Amino acid sequence: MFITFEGGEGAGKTTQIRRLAATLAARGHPVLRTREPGGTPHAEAVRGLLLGRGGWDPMSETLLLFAARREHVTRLIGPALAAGIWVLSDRFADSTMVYQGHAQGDDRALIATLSRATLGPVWPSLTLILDIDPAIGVARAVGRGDANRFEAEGLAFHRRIRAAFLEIAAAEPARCVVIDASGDDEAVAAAVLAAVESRAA
Ligand code: Z5A
Repeated sequence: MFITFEGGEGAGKTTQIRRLAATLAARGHPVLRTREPGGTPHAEAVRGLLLGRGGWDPMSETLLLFAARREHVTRLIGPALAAGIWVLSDRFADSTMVYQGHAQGDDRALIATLSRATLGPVWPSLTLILDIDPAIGVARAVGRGDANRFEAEGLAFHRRIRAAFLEIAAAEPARCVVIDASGDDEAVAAAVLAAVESRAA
């Protein structure tokens, strides 16, 4: 399976992806854990450019994200899936639709077109949207002390992010499951595992 974790800042994506990877590995599944932007050396270099500084022309930013994603899909995700490895990605194309499309106001039709043109058949079979009140999520993320430029945005921005992820989930119920991420690690992990088991069955 190709499973993506999406959601706003501090929702617990990284924590939960690590837990799910450990659970799947313990059950004997070969698992690859990766992230976006990033996942390959070239894509990680693009990540450094994008998260390090703002001021990008919006379309340039979207094109860079898709260049990184194309690298990620062709060099890492696609070959792993072909080899029977479960791929868990911390963010994927929904993040571009949400952050660049909904929140920054970039052309959503263009983003959808770029997804189709650059990703080919590689598309998540399951997307877990970790949903949390942005005030709590941002406080968690900032509490780590390494806030990036998106985390530094105001609460109104993060509310738009949350609403946009929920809109995608409502539009694509066959692919997306919304997980209440406000509980403790154990509770969220149990909900994640239940969603995976129900879709993998
Ligand atoms: N971006 C974009 O604009 N367009 C795109 O196409 C893509 C990305 C792919 C990536 O940043 C940024 O890039 C992202 C969108 C943009 N914006 N931001 N910010 P990132 O990878 O550095 O950050 P992130 O993806 O938003 O994740 P995060 O802030 O690191 O949070 P998280 O992974 O969801 O949470 P976490 O690291 O697991 O946990 C955060 C803290 O909360 C940590 O101290 C945990 O110990 C704690 N935590 C976790 N779970 C819990 C629970 N259940 N209770 C209490 N505390 C918890």
